[in-house]
Amino acid sequence: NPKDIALFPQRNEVRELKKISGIWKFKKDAEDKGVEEQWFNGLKDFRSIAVPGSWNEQFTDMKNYRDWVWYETTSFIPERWKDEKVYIRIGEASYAAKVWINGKTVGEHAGGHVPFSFNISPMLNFGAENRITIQVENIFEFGRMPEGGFSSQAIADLDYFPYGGINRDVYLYTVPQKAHIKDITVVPSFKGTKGLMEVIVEQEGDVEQGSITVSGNGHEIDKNIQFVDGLAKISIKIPDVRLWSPEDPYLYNVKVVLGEKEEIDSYSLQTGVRTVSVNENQILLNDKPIFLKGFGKQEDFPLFGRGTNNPVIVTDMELMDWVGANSFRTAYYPFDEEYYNLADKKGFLVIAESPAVGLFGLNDTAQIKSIEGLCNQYMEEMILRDKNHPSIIMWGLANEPMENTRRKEGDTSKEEAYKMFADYMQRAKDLDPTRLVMYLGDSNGPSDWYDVADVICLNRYEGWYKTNGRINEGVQNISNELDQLHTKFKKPCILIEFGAAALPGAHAINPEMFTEDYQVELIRAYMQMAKHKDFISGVMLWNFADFKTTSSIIRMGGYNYKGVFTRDRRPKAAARYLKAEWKSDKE
Ligand code: GCB
Repeated sequence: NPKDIALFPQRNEVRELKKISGIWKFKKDAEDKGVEEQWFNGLKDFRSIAVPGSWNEQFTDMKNYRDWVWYETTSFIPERWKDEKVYIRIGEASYAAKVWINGKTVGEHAGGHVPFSFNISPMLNFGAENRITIQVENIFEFGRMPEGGFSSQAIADLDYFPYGGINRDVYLYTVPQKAHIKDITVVPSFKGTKGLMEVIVEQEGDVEQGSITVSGNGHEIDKNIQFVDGLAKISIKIPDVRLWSPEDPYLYNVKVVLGEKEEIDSYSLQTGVRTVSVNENQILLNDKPIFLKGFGKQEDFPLFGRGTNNPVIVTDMELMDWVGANSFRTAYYPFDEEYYNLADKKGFLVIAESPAVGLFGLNDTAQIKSIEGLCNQYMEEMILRDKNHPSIIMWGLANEPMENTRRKEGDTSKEEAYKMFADYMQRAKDLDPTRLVMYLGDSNGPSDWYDVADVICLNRYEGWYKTNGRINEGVQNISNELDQLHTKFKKPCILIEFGAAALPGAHAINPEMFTEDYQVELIRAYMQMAKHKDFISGVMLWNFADFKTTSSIIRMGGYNYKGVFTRDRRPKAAARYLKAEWKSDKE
């Protein structure tokens, strides 16, 4: 059931939680013979791998490996878990995975960057060690998301490294047998000093009664809830509401209990009260204009690849504070939940993105059909998982949807592509009417699709790929384009990706491309231009840090050097330039 990923597992009076990440057994299966040879009954001749962590970084012979592998670990399951429903939750496995417990099939999942969860009670031995086996592959092919199969040489058709493996933590957890809370959606709003939370609770089971307690800012509000067909809805008024904002990222605690006299299940989450909206020129948070100063980020670091590592999450937000940034994008996929938890607490504004990157597939009818379902699935999983984070103000639903320029007369795929795309954007808005939606429009993509977005988000590399070496001419081009787009669509714009590669330590008297000086000059020119347009609601640099990508003649050593920090998080000259700009804005 996909809904099993809605709530991050937690430990309390009635729920148990055990993290089983660590060093696991691991084996390559390039010929895909493991299932036939029943490797799920115990791996032989294995090596060891860290979970979470990408295999590409951990093994010298697996840098570009994308085929099948096997993971195995064991975990003791106590006798007392017999009376509970036991689940396994895998934070993400790129790209597809199959799971066995004690040699018995549990289930499978396709799609990286999002968690998946299975009820494993029927396969467990209680009061004993249990064997957990996960088969993973990261094959890149047509009809997957992100899409593959467009170029035969590169190992990926996108500009980040397609790391494989179990890249996030794995948990075992329990929920009560009788009934449990499956999903909680909190929709906040306010009027003057009165806050409102519309809360929807979904349970698995048929308990009729429950309660909700909202506490914070010196108030505790208790309400009983009544379930009809497993659902309960209630509006909770919050007096003297303390709104969530970057200046005051205040969080309320929302506790849901199932059961009247006896506590059958309970779940607590933290969320904030804030609203997001737009007018013709601005993005508004709590009805006041905000300006996004920030970065596109990747989950990328030496040694773990895309594997979750909490010190990196903490350090990156610390560095973003240090330069005076207030926002970041999870380019181009949903990040580990800890990013959003910390952003909620620290007051960062987040554009949370789906894995629909490089939609080259909008070219013809067959391609549209092949990806439509996946676009929707991953968008829905992302919203399901992340909807209660006040830090997320906007969903990023696609990166660079492309048009087929070789269409013949009578080909209706252009209209079909637009329809698919518009339906997809609308579906996200229907699922979550409280946030904005956007996609990144490439200069080669369709320019008339912005009518389906709340904000016009441009990625432009004038002064770099185009008008290279001629920064002022390039910036003038974008300035003209922005004016035209704003006149046509009357929506706020974000310069959501721009930048120049800078090799750390490279300098020149006359700024030359690839020097730190050129990177500063280019960023300065874009930011100055943005200052003179009142419909620009943000500047987001590409990228926060240098990151690993696939080899090519424009990616020296396999890295994209557009970071303002190096891959190991040392500041380039551009970081100091931004600090001077953004910190002085604040003062
Ligand atoms: C882009 C892409 C991004 C690349 C960037 C670049 O337009 O959206 O994925 O990393 O350009 O650096 O080339």
